[in-house]
Order: sequence, then C-alpha cells, then structure tokens
Amino acid sequence: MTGILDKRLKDIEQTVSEGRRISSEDGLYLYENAELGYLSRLACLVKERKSGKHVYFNHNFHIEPTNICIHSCKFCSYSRKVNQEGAWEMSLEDILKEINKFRDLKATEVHIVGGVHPHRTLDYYEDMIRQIRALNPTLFIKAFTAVELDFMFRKSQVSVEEGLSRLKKAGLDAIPGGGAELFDEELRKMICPDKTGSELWLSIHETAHKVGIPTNATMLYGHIEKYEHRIDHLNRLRLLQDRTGGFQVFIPLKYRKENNALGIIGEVSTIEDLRNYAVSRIYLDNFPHLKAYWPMIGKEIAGLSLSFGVDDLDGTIEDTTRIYSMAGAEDQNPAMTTEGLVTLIRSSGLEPVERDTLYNTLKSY
Ligand code: V47
Ligand code: SF4
Repeated sequence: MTGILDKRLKDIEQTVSEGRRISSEDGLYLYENAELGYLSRLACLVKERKSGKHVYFNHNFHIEPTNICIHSCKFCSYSRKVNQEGAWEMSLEDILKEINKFRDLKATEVHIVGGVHPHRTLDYYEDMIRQIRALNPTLFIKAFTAVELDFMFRKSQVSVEEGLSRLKKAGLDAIPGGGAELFDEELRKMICPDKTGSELWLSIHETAHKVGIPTNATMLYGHIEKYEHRIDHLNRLRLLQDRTGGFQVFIPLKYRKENNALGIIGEVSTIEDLRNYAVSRIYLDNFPHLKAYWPMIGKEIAGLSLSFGVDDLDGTIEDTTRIYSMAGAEDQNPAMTTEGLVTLIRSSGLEPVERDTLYNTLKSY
C-alpha cells in the first residue's frame, strides 16, 4: 500500500470518526482498497453509535404462499410457471393453519413473500391479511415485496397509495426488503429484465413510508456486478432515506448459485461478504440497522458479521423459506433456538436483545 493510499484511508477514518458522511468515491475506495481489519474497526464504530453493544433478533417465521411467478429472474432457483413440476400454491386455509401453529411457539412476526402469481389480486391479499389479523391480533405482519405489490396494484387497477393504505387498514405492519436486487438499469436488464424497475421499487417504498408503513431494503450482491453498481445501489437508498427516514434495516443478500441460470459465475468469498457488510454499514449512515440473514450465509459467518457492523440477526424458531435452500444455502433445514442465538451474540462480546418488528425491546439477555 502506498503513502497516498494510506492518506486517503486516514481521511476516510477521520470523516467517519467525526460522524460525517463519506462520499460515493470514498465508498468505492473502501471496497477497492481497505483491509479487513480497518473495515471492521470503522464499521464497529458506526454500529456502536447506532445501537451500542446491542444485537437484535426476533422470533419470526416465514410463509411462502406460492412459488408460481410471472417473472424469470436469472438468479432465481425457486420460481415455477403455472402447472410446471415443482410449483406450489397454499390455500388460505393452509396459511391460517401455519399462523396457528406458530402461535404456540411464541413468534411475534410472520414474514410473507412468494412468487408474483398471475391470478392473484389486491382483494385476495387484503383478505389474507385481514384473516391473519383476526386470527392473531398481536402478530406483526411483514409482507409482500415491492415487486409483488406492483403487480397486485396494477392488476386491481389501484394506485400505489390506495393499495398500500388498504393493506395497512387490513393489518399490514411492515414491508420486507426483497426485489431490490441491484438498481443499475443496465445490469438489471441482464439479471431480471422483466421485473419491477428500480425507480418504481424506490417509489413504492417511498409511498409506504408516506402512509406510515416502515420498510426494509436489500441488495443482491456477488454475481456480475462491479463495486460501482453496489455504491450506486447504496447511494439511491441513502438518498431516499434522507427524504423519508422510513427504512428500518439494510440486508445484503449474497447471491447463491445452485439450480439457477447464473450459477456458472460461482459465488464470492466469505471475506467479500464481511467486507460488504462493513462498507454498507459505513456508507449507510442514516440506516438504523444492518441485518445478516443467517439461513443464507450460515451461522458461522453470521457470527463473524457481528464484527463488521451487523446488529441484527434474522431467523429464529424454524426458518421455512425455500428461496435459499433451493439456491444452495449452507443450511438446508435452518433452525436456531433462542439459546443458540444468545450464545452466538455473547461470544462476540455483545448483548442479545429480542425485538419486535419495529425494533422495540421485548427482552434483554
Ligand atoms: O428479492 C433470490 C433474493 C430475495 C437468490 O426484509 C436470492 O427482512 C441469493 O428479500 N441467491 C427475497 N438471493 C428475500 C428477501 C429477504 C430475506 C430475509 C429478510 C428480508 C427482510 C428480506 O431473495 C429476492 C432476491 O434478492 N434471492 N434468489 C439467490 N439465488
Ligand atoms: Fe419471481 Fe422473485 Fe424468483 Fe424473480 S426472484 S422469478 S420475482 S420469485
């Protein structure tokens, strides 16, 4: 490393230490030049400022009503067309049975996402949310990516604002971060050409914030993108968050290669995962939380991510999502007990906190 490089990294360190925002050029420089130890130190500094020694987790479970999808994303291992082998559709009765099953396990949140089914309208999803709410009035309902919302609103010919207001009234509490992928339009044409565009994804989240629904944001990384694309993605999120403050958490999603059309390109290393958590934490100075989704990266890397700015671990009780198990996730039957999570967090010298969907503390350990 040359003296000039050192100087630039020192300047970035000073900017972060003083609580100032780094530029996109700085972010790119970190991706390209910073060492792992440096990134860990700076990301932990930002994390501590946001949430002290706390690391959050919640008791949630997933329901995937269907894997039938009108889209054909190149990285997707899970979607099927109507009548194709391997396609599934849950009835509303099945969904309500799942809701009841997890009541006994003291889950506080259900996360509902699936394929974009060609026949489902807003009325159908509104009814689904209403019935879940009636069955379990205290369960937080986090449901439907902006991509699913885009289709259901267009199919039912309602505006985004009207559709979101109706779902909120039915009982929707929060919107997950899926479907963002990478915002660069040229890259999107290559990996998910027919899907909801970036500006629409962002504007659906902006409208959600406007009507009082908090949302999450993701970034699918580690495939054909360059660091510039990641910075562009983070920048668009940071700008929107400046306007609304409605994002709760950022969740980097590592591309997994099994059973999908992009598989030949392979996967990035664990070191790259950790570097990506750290740069995201440092760059997104206005996001309160950074989440590692352990069913995707595995428990060990999730533990390491706590030294790279992560303050939220997703996935307890029994993780039922098939998006990752079908794409080659470490753990094909992911499950972690509360004790397992608490031990993982404590072994990093941090303090486990069980939270609800809105990051209110339910219990400190
Ligand atoms: O949008 C699909 C991703 C997302 C693959 O908001 C893949 O709390 C890696 O968004 N390799 C859906 N990723 C899941 C999601 C999510 C997960 C956990 C928590 C939250 C939250 C949101 O899964 C999709 C896409 O980006 N995905 N295929 C794959 N092969
Ligand atoms: Fe459909 Fe989502 Fe898979 Fe894309 S990633 S094909 S939108 S299920």
